Amino acid sequence: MKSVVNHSAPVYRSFLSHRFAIVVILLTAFLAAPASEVLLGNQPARAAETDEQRDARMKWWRDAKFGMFIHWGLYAIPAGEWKGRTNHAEWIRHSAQIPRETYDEFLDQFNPTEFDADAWARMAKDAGMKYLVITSKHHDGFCLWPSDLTDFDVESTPFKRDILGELSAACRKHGIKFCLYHSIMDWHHPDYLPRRRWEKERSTEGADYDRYVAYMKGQLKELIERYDPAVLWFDGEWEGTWTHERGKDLDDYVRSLKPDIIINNRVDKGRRGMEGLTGGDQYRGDFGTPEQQIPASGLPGVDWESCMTMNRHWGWNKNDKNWKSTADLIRKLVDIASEGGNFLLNIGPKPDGTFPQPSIERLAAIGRWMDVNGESIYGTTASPVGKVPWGRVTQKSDKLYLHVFDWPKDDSILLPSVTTKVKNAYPLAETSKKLDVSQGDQGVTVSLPDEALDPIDTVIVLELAEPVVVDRSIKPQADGTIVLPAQLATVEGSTARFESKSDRNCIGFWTNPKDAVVWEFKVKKPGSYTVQLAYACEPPGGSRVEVEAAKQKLEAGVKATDGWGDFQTMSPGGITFDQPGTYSLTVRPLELKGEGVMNLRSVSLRPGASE
Ligand code: FHN
Repeated sequence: MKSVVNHSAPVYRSFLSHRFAIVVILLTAFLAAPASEVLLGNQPARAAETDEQRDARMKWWRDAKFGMFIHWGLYAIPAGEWKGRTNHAEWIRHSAQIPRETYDEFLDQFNPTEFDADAWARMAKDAGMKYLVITSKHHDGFCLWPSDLTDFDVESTPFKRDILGELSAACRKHGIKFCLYHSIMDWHHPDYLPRRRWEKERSTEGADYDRYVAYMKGQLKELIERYDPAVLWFDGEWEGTWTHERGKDLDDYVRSLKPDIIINNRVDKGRRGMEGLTGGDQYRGDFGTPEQQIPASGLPGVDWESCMTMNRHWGWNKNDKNWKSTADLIRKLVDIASEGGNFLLNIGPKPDGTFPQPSIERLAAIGRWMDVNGESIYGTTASPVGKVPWGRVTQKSDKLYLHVFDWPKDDSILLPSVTTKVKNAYPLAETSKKLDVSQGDQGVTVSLPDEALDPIDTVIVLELAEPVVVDRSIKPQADGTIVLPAQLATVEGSTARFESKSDRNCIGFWTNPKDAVVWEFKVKKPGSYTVQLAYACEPPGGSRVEVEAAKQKLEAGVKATDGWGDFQTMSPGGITFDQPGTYSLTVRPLELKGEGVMNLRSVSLRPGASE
């Protein structure tokens, strides 16, 4: 029988039982130690890890690429609704300002009789997911396992069963890595500070944050020893009471319990907001955690995982019908993989323990695509040539996987800048169908079948004669014209970026007049060249830009076209190159009018003086 540790007062009341006695002994041990030890723990500092050791520890995770996120708890019961508002979810205790005693009443209603851990693990596996991260405890403090350290857990509900125990066993049975999300922030525990700003009646008297940290560490010890999670996905690290020192201490503590565990960057304080990457080597965490977004370009040498909802909520919201399409979800997975990241896709189970039907349908459809194309995702690394207008590229040893989202009208695609000899080319879904390729200065051109094999993403395999070599330098075309394409530009700035969709294939989002676009290219034949910009601009237009190369500057006004997708040409004049050699050309705004400078698809340098 569980000891009832009464959380209602700001400090623990004494219900002397064996378990509570354990808690008292544990806490006394912690409290008796000098503050520095209690606060920072006397765990050994994390032993230095070599790059080879880290690569070995991270290998399964890097190869996995795709995992399931699950947000489940008491908040599934109200299903996003409270007093007429319907936009709540896992934050409902706070967003609806529900007093703790009222929220605790959900304990008696939590009875997910349809919960089937084997079905959950099988759906993850069938979707092609290699790991599963479930909320052991979200911000509301409710624990999905029978903890010895609190009565605010599943054992105090009519359901009583050890959800994490059943799910971890099912994951092991189906070959899925079992992982845990754990919130540092805890709106229930009397020692957690700060209180919610609206909780005026909840006294903070006697609250002891160090004692809360000891409680959290005690629970993490339970979780690691009982369920052996492969990843600890911390969250709720943003409040002022959680510090860099505590983050380092917790990271060391968890690793002392399970040295090969993988821990995200939210254990510490280095995460840069929802962009999710870590802002400095001094911070802990094995991977960055972009949330509801994908980094604009690959991040060589950085481990990161984008987490996303399938609709607009993490926890179950019965009114949220905004489900992302299967095509969108598959293309997000491919986009993320093409930039070297992992995709953690969320499910918010219902209070009866079942997955929402739209989630089940999407998981199954993604699984069908992965059955055919998983080879182009698992174990791959980022595209060697960045984004391409017709889709994405992933690579694995001597193979490149060309993910064709937009089937070209002329039945061919150019893979720019790759100079390595192609031995073989074929659709991954039909390996016997050999495709013709031609190779030249601009890269590899692949002739495609008339019709796409998969409207969402047809994967073409290029088998290379040796590891891929990329030469992004821009060389003149046969007629001497030098074309500077958007996908080979370098953006100097924070907002402008390459938009790969085939109807754009341009530098877009150019809303910051400080952003500039630069190309480096070779001139073989000196002389005068006429400069031509291929651009689009939503009315009213009116910005002014400067084109600079070989110490010459041209100015041009940006006239509106019919819209951001209506590309026209303009010529600001000519530039003379006295010598053959390598030059750079910069397009920089002089004046921004309207929302954006322009969408710039390319700059061409045509031999011959400007008229
Ligand atoms: O506040 C949480 C939120 O409820 C959800 O768990 C997401 C998932 O990454 N993390 C926090 C918001 O960044």
